[in-house]
Amino acid sequence: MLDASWFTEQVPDAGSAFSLKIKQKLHTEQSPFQYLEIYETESFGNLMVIDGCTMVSTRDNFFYHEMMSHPVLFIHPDPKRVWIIGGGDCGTLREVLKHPSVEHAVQIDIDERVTRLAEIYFPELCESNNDPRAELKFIDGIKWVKDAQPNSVDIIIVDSTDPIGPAEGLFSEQFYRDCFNCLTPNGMVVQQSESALFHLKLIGEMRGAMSRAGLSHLQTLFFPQCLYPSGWWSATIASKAPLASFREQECADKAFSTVYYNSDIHKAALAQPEFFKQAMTAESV
Ligand code: AG3
Repeated sequence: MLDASWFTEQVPDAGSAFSLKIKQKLHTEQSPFQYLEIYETESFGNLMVIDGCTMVSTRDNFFYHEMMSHPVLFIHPDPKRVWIIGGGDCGTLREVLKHPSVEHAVQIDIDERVTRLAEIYFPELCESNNDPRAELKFIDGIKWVKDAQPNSVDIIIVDSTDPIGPAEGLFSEQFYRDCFNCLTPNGMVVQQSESALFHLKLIGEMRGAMSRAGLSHLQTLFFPQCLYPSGWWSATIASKAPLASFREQECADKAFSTVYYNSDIHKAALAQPEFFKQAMTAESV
């Protein structure tokens, strides 16, 4: 039986839950936007929870952060300007800045408290925050993209919470239209797209909205993430132009280290499971 020494995220719709044994509660706070909790766990290091949903653990965040950044950065021919919408824990920013072609990476998270807590409890994720190419903004990412100049960014990484609460608008066709308008001709969006096992309908709707917004070249990639519902997560890349295959040799020769991602993982992650292909064909997306 679970007791008070466990943190559990339940997924009632799926009749499922994931728990971590807790050593101690380190911090809780209601920010102006969401309820933030930090725990020290028995075996996963520190854990950040937002509005009851697991976000980051010390032990397994590398899967998500590497797969949200390196596949799209190696597919783009020459990524120079990158925006991260959300991503306040700075883990995606750290991965993006490993790419030498990147000249400017802007992280735009509405909630400054997420970053301030990450600096304390996940300092390793924040180690590139003082890179001269990095810029941190604490404003509404939806408005930032809406107000941006055309042709001003190569890659937009949407590293958000689930599509409820502050992140809801990040899954809308209007948001993708605004992304389309500020992306360069080779521009791409990559967005965390939940679990293909639990949220297939949402992925289909999201791909449909991206496509209608002109980001019609789509590729969903899959990776393990035991912290998140079903333990199996996805990200969807949406591009204005047909998606080139990735810069495989440069990826194989990359001068930076990763824990999970490499050129074989890249190819494997882009393989489409049978049920997923069928569902997406049925939805025509
Ligand atoms: N963002 C994706 C979180 C989705 C998790 N959902 C859940 N636990 N129900 C994570 C932020 C990492 N930078």
